[in-house]
Amino acid sequence: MQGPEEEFDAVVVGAGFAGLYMLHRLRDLGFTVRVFEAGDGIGGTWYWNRYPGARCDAESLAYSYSFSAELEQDWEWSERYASQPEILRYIEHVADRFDLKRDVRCGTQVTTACFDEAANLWRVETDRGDVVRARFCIMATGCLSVPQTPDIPGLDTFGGTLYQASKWPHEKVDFSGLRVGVIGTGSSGIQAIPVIAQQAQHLTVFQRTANYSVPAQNAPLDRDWVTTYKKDYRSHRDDYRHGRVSSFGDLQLPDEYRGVVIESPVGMSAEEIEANYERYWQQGGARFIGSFADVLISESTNELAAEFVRNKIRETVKDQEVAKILTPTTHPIGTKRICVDTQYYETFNRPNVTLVDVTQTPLEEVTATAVRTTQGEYELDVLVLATGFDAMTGALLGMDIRGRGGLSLREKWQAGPRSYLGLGIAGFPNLFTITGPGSPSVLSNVLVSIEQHVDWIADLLAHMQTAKLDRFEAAIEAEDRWVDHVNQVANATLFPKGGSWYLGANVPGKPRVFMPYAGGVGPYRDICDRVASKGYEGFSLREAS
Ligand code: NA7
Repeated sequence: MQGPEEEFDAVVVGAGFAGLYMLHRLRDLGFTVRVFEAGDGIGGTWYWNRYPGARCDAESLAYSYSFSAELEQDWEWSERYASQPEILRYIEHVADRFDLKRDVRCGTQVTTACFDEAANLWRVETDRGDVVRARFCIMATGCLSVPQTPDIPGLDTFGGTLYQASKWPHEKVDFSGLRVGVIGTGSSGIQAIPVIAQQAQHLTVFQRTANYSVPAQNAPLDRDWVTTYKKDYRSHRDDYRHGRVSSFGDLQLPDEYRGVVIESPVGMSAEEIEANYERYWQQGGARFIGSFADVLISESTNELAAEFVRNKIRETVKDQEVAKILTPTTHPIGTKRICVDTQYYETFNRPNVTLVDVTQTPLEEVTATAVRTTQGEYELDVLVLATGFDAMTGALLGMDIRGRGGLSLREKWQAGPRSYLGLGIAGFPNLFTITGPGSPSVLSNVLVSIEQHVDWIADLLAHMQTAKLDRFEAAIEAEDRWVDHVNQVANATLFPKGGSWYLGANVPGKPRVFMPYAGGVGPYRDICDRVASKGYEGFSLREAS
């Protein structure tokens, strides 16, 4: 049933980190705003992904809003890498502190967004019958918000309990005494497996592609150290924003290593190279990929890093047959997102854990009581799917978005996403995508990228207010040039060899296009700032009549 039409200055889709900060900035501009959120609560990724062990892979003090100096001083993170419950508490705190919830409609999914060219308004409809018209439509729908369910015969006939990591129940799940199976060994599986193994009677892990994982070296944060760090918080934030240090955080590095980048191992002895990798391994986290600046560019450097991790796996896992299955050989390290774990490889030394290589012995079907591969049947009480997402485009293409002349985004992106700067799309005036395809997004600490996009959008909207402009749109030539540039940069790296969700390779039938911008947050920010300083070069702006 359709409700009465309401009109706002802007409609924002999604109330995760991006949507909430966008709302805050729009309020400052005096805009009226309606935010729609599919979840029954705010928080986006952190609302949905409640699986055991769910934790951020960027460091807490870096993976947090920087827009309020008071907020960042007041909030106390407890661990180096925050857990899902702590991050959700933080988001709730921010929403209450800035009184954001009153403009958010939760439990409401946007179904269509159509641009009415004559009225110069977006008309947005939801699954609950809302109809809203707004000058600006801002997609804050997240890069990893549409779960990918594998097409395994019989999955819907499973008689035990079936969980999806990214749609985890709110109540505590107790695995004690149960036979549990996990399909998927990406970041989610790698975080969940050690925790489930500690509880379950038996855990069977079904692995398709062995992944590289680096220890988080997570630990409680030392309060004195945090106090010292926070005295200089602004300059640390600036370092992340401009890519002077890894935006994932470099908080645990001794001062003499902060911002130090070794370009390449060429000219170093085997011992020096090993020592450098070991230093990054001991410091922990995704920053391992930055152990040399050319890890994602040079095949030989990449192979050295990969072999270092492979040796760690061989040293850690006692049964060498199991170690062999866990050892990644089919893709360069980092070309699928590097995983950050706590006791992942060690878990396979437990007597109650079995690893099944479903590349050698493919999954055939799920029955009422078991998972069956070509080699055997594994009786289970619980099956957990940690099988990933229709990343980056899934949420946008899940809606029917239509721009000028009824142009459908699904048609426009049939062969892969095309946008200018990952922010605007030719043919779709007054529509923004926060951390959209074509921007650094998932290759960065996404909060750094979210804030950069929101600030850039808010500045553009402020400019439009003062200059009395009522429409902006990416020019097709600028979009074409940007797409070419994104591809060129990706092709200069090893990323396209990864067969990853960055490329859409995990979704059958999805076009294989490398979606994020691999040029780094610093250079990307400079490009966006330059575009703005040249009067939003590459966008057409229309005077209000
Ligand atoms: P990922 O990284 O996409 O991992 C999904 C895993 O599921 C991966 O190991 C897949 O194997 C596996 N998978 C997917 N479909 C199947 C089927 N049909 N059979 C067997 N195995 C399958 O998703 P995550 O949720 O772990 O992480 C996503 C991001 O979320 C992460 O990077 C963080 O940023 C947060 P494959 O590698 O495709 O062979």
